[in-house]
Amino acid sequence: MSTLNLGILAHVDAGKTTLTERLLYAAGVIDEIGRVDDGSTQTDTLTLERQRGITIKSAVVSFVIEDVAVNLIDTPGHPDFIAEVERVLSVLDGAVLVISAVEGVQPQTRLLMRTLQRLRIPTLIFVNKIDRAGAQCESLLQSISERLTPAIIPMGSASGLGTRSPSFMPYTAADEDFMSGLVDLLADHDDALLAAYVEDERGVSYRQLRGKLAAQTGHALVHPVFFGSALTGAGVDSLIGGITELLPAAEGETDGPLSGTVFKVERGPAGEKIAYVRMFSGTVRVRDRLQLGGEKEEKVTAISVFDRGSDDQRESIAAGRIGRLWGLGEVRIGDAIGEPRTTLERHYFVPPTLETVVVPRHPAEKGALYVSLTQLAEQDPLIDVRQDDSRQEVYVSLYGEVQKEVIGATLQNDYGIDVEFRETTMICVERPIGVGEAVELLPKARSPTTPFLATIGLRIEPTASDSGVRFGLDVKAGSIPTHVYKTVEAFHEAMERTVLKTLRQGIYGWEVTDCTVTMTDCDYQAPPRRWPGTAASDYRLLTPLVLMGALKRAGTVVCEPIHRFHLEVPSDKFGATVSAMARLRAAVQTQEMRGSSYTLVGEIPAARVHALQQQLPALTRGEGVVECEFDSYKAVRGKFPTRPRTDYNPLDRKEYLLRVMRRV
Ligand SMILES: Nc1nc2c(ncn2[C@@H]2O[C@H](COP(=O)(O)OP(=O)(O)OP(=O)(O)O)[C@@H](O)[C@H]2O)c(=O)[nH]1
Ligand SMILES: [Mg+2]
Repeated sequence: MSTLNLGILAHVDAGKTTLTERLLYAAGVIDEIGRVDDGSTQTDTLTLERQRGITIKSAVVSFVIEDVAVNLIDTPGHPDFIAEVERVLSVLDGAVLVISAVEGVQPQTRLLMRTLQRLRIPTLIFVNKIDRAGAQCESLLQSISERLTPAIIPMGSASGLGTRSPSFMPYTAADEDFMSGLVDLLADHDDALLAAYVEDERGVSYRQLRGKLAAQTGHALVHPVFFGSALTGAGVDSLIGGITELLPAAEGETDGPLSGTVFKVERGPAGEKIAYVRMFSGTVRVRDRLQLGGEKEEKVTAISVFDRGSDDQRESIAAGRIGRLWGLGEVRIGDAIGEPRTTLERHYFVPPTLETVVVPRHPAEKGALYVSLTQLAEQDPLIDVRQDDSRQEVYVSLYGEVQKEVIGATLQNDYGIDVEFRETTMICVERPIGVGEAVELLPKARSPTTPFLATIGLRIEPTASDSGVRFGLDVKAGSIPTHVYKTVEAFHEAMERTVLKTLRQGIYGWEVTDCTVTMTDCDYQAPPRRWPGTAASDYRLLTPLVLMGALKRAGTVVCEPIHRFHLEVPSDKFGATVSAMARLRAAVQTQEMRGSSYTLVGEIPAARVHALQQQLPALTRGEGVVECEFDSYKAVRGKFPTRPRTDYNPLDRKEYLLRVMRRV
């Protein structure tokens, strides 16, 4: 039996969880179909999910259809929880992108499809909710083709749209339009097929065409489209047929080299960590010792594998499977088991651009709050908890207001801590604006003003937007302290780690990005020639001082996250909307009148998006529609905002030395 790890993705409320329920029912795993609105589904199991009727965390369920063991991952659609989707993408063999037949292609649909295509994940499209009034079919295909991808092929036709008993009829070889559409689509990537078909239409059998369709779908070149209703079950059998026929099963040698990815971490009833893994190659067994992201090896104490509707305790988990591992106390989301899978990108979506301070209502719970948030951050690394040293305030990063409410409710329900949030502010970045260099020389002996036994010279230079940070060595091999670091690579790695950590807080306290840091000078002293020898801590502690010196000379500009908006308003509300937008620091770049409404396109600071969404209904009698999407970081005009530091400020040499020396 083959295995297929399948993700269900969509804009919020398109019907992913309902479809999951329908698939479990069709596979005979459940006898009764749960309803999101009653809080009775298999995958929305958290109290908060049931109360709110939305999915917050990805959940795995498994079933068997037509000899394929499917592990299905139901993901959240709300943009505040995009991080959950991101982590799942790296473990999928295929995906179903759900689109509501009434709402059509929505902002999140576009973002998800773009990402699925970039990662070359084989994807079927399921147009859901054809039972609802206003359901579209032909015009939706047009819109999918224009806004998502032209490489689509409808696999059948829907009828009874907007009624309680709609249906979906799959096309067959007898449907001429379907056949010619299929050949046209497949021939785009298959010259031989085109030639054969031109020569003799009947020379290519329908079976061969279906085989080619599966192959091209498997390479994410084309996307078959199904229609149906998760609620009534219409079209679901055809979709199941498509999933087993057209999506490629998991591959991987069970006795190959060990390779897997941790995509979810949760805590069990006794507080123990449980890691969800997808194995790509090799086999992990109970009592195996694994070294993941942490320093030490840890023993796997138990394994469960998702299989045919349940997850059962097993002795091992092999390539292709999804399961859970116990015993790994240090495990974090994203950790690789064995050989990491090489992906060029670490983040598929933009990291959170907002943050807020979390304050316990009872000041005595400050410590407990920090510990609980750190635990939540294990399950969601993008929460990124920071505690500022001086005021002892705890910051969390956010995608939006719903996520804030969910964090608040989770702290209350799971940890019994009642919290308030300060106003949401944006997370800026700093970009160097010039080249800066600094050097500190190896002193004759340690002294309170020159306590580090090392020479470090660093240069920082700005690079293009979105290029991130790069680090390189430009020093002679002989100047590297090989009595501390065994190889040049080890030294490079240690220096890079310290440089990246230091750059998390620039001159104004924001993360520094889009630059290259080069080590230009390096020296050390080593026994037996000179005593004492330079230690790793000399490099670790001196680097921040030198780097910030160089950064100060380079100078930085603070840049804020900017979203691109697409806003439709009724024409009589145009004036009021434009003035409101100006108050929100939005810049309208184009405006166009279409019928009785205006379409405005432009830029707005991320920090104002929520206010815009709140004000819009009142401004436009509830008729305004806005779509926002992160665009870029742009220089803040006027005074730069600052962010409190969480480290020993290396910008202040005296203070830094004092505090570091006291700690060492
Ligand atoms: N009429 C109709 N309603 C549907 C259908 N599928 C889902 N719904 C309803 O749409 C709402 C959202 O459904 P969900 O299954 O929670 O959607 P989701 O995509 O999982 O939502 P999130 O996980 O929160 O992004 C619920 O009220 C469902 O009952 C359908 O085929 N027809
Ligand atoms: Mg859901």
